[in-house]
Amino acid sequence: MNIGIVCYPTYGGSGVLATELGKGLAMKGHKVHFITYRQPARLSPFQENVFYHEVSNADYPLFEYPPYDTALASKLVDVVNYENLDILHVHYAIPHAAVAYMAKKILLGQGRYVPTVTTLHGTDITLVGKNRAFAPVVEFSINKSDGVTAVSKSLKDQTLSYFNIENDIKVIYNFIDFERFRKVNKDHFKKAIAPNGERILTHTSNFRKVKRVQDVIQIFKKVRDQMPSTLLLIGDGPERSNAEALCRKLGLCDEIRFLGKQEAIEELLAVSDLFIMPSESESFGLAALEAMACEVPVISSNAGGLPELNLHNQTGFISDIGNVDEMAQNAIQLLTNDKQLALFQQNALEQAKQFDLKHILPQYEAYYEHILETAVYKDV
Ligand code: GMT
Repeated sequence: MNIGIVCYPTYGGSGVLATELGKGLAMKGHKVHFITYRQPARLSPFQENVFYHEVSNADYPLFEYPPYDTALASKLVDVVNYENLDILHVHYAIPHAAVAYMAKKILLGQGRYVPTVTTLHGTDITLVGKNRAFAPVVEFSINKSDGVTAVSKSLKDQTLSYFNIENDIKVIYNFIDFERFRKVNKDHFKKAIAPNGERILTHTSNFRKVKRVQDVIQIFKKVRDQMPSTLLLIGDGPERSNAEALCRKLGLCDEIRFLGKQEAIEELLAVSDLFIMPSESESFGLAALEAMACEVPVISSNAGGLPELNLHNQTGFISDIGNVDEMAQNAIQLLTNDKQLALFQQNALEQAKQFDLKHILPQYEAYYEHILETAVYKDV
């Protein structure tokens, strides 16, 4: 197949997933065209069957807000025609699903039908999407997509409850590439981070409010009061300075390391004992899956799709959002019981295997085939 992928090129979960999907499809011989405003973060400059089309926006004094949607729609029309794409797969509803609809309409006027698939990732529904400023367009463009997927059952249910959806929504979970994310021996590295055998707790996110990074620090404080430990905070974003201020207030600056955005996350996970994800909202929790693939148990909230991934009392523990006391208690229990920790590590790996790229990628391929067979005559 000749597939167009539209995504955000940043480190956010939707962009990461879209990029890994495209790379996986290209490895299987499909031609994959990424169409976005910057080379996606996880896309290397050259890979067979992968093409990158940059959307350049018009810079004109009249535009206080440069019209990215218009530039993207025009680019999609151009790439579909010139590269003869079979299908367009857009990730994150806003604005990509609406733009794909516009491109589809323009192409139809030119006598060309290209089916569109929209993947809902999370905040495009749970936070931004249901906001009145966007809701009518989100609902309309989901209904006008030829195919719609959501990354968890929870996200599907939330979408159906917030909007009036006429389309079927297929759940296709996030996935993990075990070629990259697996437990590797990094003892020398662990010694450098935790020279006295401290326990290593890790959190990865984009430091948005929804991730509740302050809860991570509060949990860590309680763990640290009970045992020597170190917290690795990976990523960057709007809440970072508040998080740093809290570390100073709690006198934990020497024990908490802000590592910023990191490429080799798997190496940091390889030395981690526990992963913390106390999110307010989380459609799936790709970062937790990455940890589990590296045999790291997860202490998480019960937000969104997290219970579909993190199995309570098996791969980690789940608590109500904001219940830092219980999360800390669970962390301490696990970190002081080597036998239970080893069992949870094994369970985390087994559960992660359910989301192996090798199982999930064929689900996308089969879905594209299905859409190509059924969507051609659908009225737009
Ligand atoms: O986590 C974020 O805020 C980034 C966000 C995105 O859309 O870029 O991630 C979402 O998509 C990921 C991939 O499908 C999911 O694993 C994350 O759970 C989801 N984040 C939220 O729902 C907050």
